[in-house]
Amino acid sequence: MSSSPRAPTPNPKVTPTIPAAVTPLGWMHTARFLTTAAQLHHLPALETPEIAFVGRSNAGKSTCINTLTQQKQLAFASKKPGRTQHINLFALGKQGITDAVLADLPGYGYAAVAKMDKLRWQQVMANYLVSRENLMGIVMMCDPRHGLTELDDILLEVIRPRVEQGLKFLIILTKADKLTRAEQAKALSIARLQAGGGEVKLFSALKKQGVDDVAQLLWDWTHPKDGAPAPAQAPAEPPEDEPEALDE
Ligand SMILES: Nc1nc2c(ncn2[C@@H]2O[C@H](COP(=O)(O)OP(=O)(O)OP(=O)(O)O)[C@@H](O)[C@H]2O)c(=O)[nH]1
Ligand SMILES: [Mg+2]
Repeated sequence: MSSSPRAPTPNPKVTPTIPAAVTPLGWMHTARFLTTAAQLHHLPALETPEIAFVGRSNAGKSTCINTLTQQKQLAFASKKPGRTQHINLFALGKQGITDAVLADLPGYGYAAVAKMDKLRWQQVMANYLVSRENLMGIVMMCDPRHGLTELDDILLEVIRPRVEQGLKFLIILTKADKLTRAEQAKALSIARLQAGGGEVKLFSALKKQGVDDVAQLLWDWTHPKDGAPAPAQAPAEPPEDEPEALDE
């Protein structure tokens, strides 16, 4: 079943204000749907810093966004892999003024998606990650029971040039409730090695584990302490060849 796109909201400043406390979690709760796009060129060009949630299908991206924002159905989540089929943007910010945008991306690696759809999506995603001008951070969601897979590694390669230029990067180990404490500690240390010094956090939507930590980090990314607005990162040069297919 495909996700039904919702009508774009052209001006985020006219969305109703949701009262919020002055905390990263309160800020998260201000999330509201902004727009949805099946193709990159349908996304509005924004100057607001944008953070993309990427990862294998069924890893828990949409659920994580719903948990962080405390809104049950902001992003489409489902037991059935391949639920998210568009790039969905959510605006964050108090008094209805958008100061950050979250992007929920379709997952990769779901075998039951038709080959042509897979290739089209991989292209859209690679182009998004390489060329989205206001993209300032990437959250990679990974189910620690599977670890970082070959597809995750390919994606890491695609974004490496931008990470080297300062793009923020976090690996979230999802569904931590399915692991014992010892397994969690082991998964964390393995992922830290694979992340090459990047941030890694355990997360459970079920147990609300890691919610404060992740909210704080995303707040820090988009609200630098020196008061300067978070720089929207310069996009990397577009790849000369077609990006390598994220396929199994
Ligand atoms: N136990 C547990 N289940 C979770 C957790 N997070 C997500 N899930 C479940 O995992 C399934 C997939 O979640 P989604 O959030 O739809 O995954 P997604 O990464 O957005 O998937 P795609 O849209 O297909 O890319 C759903 O059945 C969720 O309920 C978690 O922290 N713990
Ligand atoms: Mg999803």
